[in-house]
Amino acid sequence: MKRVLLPTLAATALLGCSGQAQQLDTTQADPQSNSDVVMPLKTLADQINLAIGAALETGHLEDPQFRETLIREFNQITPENEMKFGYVQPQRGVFDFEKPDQLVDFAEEHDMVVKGHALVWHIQNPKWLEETEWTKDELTKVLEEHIHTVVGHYKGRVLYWDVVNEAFDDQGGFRDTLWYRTLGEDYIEMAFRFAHEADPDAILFYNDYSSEGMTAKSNAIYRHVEMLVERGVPIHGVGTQLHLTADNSIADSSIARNIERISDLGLDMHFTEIDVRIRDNDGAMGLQDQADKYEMLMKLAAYYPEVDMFTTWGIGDRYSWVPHWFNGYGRALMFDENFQEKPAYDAVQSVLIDAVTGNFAYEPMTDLSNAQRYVLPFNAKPLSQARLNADEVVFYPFAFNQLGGKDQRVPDTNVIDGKWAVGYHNNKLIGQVIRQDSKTVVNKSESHENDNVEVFVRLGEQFWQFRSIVGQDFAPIGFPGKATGKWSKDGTTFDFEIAFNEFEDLVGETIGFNIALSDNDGDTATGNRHAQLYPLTGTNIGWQGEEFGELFMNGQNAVVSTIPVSTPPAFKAMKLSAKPAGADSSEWQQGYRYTFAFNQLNQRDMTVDSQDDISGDWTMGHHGNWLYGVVNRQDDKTFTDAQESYENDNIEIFVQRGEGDMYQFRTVVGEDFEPSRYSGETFAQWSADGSQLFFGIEMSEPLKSGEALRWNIALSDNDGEGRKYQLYSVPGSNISYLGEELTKLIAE
Ligand code: 9MR
Repeated sequence: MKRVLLPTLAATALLGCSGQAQQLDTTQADPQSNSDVVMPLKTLADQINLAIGAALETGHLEDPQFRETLIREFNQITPENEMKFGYVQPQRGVFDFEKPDQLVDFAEEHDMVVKGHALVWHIQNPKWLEETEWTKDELTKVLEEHIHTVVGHYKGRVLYWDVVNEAFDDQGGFRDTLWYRTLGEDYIEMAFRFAHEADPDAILFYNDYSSEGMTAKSNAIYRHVEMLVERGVPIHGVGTQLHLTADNSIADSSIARNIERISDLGLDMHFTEIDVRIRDNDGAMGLQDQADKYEMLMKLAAYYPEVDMFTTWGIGDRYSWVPHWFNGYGRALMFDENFQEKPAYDAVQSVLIDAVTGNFAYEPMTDLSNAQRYVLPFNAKPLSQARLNADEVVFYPFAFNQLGGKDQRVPDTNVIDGKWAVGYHNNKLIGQVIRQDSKTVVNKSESHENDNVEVFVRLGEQFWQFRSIVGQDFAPIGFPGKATGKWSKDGTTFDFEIAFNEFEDLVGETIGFNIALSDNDGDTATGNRHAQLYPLTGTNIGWQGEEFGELFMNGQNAVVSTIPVSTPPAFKAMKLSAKPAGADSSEWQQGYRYTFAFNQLNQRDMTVDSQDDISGDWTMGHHGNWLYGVVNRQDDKTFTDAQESYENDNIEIFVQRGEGDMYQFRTVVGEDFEPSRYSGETFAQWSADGSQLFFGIEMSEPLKSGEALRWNIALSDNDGEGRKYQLYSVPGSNISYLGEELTKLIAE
């Protein structure tokens, strides 16, 4: 739900003095300079009912610069360490509140609200707690005594508490902690109940990191918190820490979706430990990326009334935890080492000014995973200018050769390779194709047999096909608008624009769409093209108006069409005459071969840098009660030493039949499928060199001809420095493991 901004008293009083109201509402007199200055963050944030805070230690208050900045800019504090278990109960039954008391006194003196942090955690616990073998009853008692004493001590003075901190691991399981090992998951519920008993007016939060957007962890938190709410457990909100990195892309749409689902439970969301670290050797660009992240977070906070606390993990870079923990990173806060304001501060301030003055036009982007489709629409984002800016769009691969019949694999990237992106500006689609070709052929009399790019657009019942031969503009067609295309001299980049006369702005439109890259190397028997590459599988009948995908013009206020405007073709599983002997069984030659092409780990560029890194294809078939498959995989380096199995080179298969559950099967290269709760039999057999996988999944009954499974398959690649690719055959945001964004596999 959107934050409704009520005019403040000051603004109301000044209404009518046109022009003046806005200015006076965001500035205040500065006694030092005797002139008006822009209001500090807290004064602005106050006007939209947002608390803006910082984490701190008592020692920091002795630094005059820290103290002054804190008092001037912030109205909320969180003790960074001094309320943690090890600090307040260093010996069993011996409580030391000296330092946190100082912080709470300070807060009261300066009209600041306090968030207590953190009652239950797995880090910074005292030795006596860590080193005892507790029984369930004893540890319950310890938990109860601790929470009752600490929350009781601050009853009426500390309004908010982080009751449980970081109880889930990154995969969405319960973190293996001393609490969990002895008490099981119930410790979470108990902690909230104890806190509520000690201070029924306290506002109680669950807090975690890597949980801001739609992740495995945030999903687990959501499910658990939903269960707590259903059981009437006194929990009032979820905090997401937001220890971010300046150059990582995290979409506001993903955070927005998470905020919305938490708020649908009737809970608030706090941004609890914000910092955005920059690589040491990143200069001005790093500061700008950082400012962009802070700006996005403040926009979300200003937009959603459920986000009523915005806390940074420190004030300035002088005392930040970041450089001590992340080698090569630092400068994560809004103020620098000397408490000077950074671009991030200005960005946050200007969002607040917009919000206070009624100039706040922001709406989060639409999360396409909401779309209930089996191939997501391609995401066209608004461009800030009428030209393509690579930072503002998503690049997609040309993934399937639709001239290949059943064999849809793309040729060797040394022969032809390409990617494409589309954005929009007002009523213009603005797109780009980047192409590397070993040989450019443009002398064929049949225009479509030349090296070219084709763009397919459908609006309602009408469709148009725009073709541009390499080096030439679009050929004229009866399109009621202007369409132009321009090639770079070397034929590697094609920039195009298609203006839609009947629209003023394309924002929010979902249109039928496809795009194709043709390659002729003059080496086929017929002299015709050997490849026409599309981002979707199909039979190359786009020119007949068929097999379109969708393009969604994402942007403010945009909502993707609830009914798909075009339905792209599904993937197919061949009917096998018998159980194949293995991956080499000749019958596979008759199957459909699909490429792994979309890197869902990179939401800005879903293409693979080079086929030499990783490439692969898959074929599915069915016989009797079994679903069989073959995967071919070429990888320059097989890595299977990561601790987390999903981080290893692996194949994941996602299958859901009818109304049944979705099952995920993972096979790390060289190994059988990992155990899962699936009741049927399965096998995964790898060739010795890891280049081929043959697998089978037993179904409870045979697949019927024409039956569609909800399906996905992914190829992960890690070369030893973290997973770089998880390649699927469709675009998406890598949440198939949640049963979302599944595509379709049809049994022949
Ligand atoms: O910033 C805190 C740092 O000073 C401590 O050494 C560290 C101990 O693990 O905890 C830091 O704060 C953490 C917070 O309590 C919970 N979320 C993650 C924070 C950063 O590690």
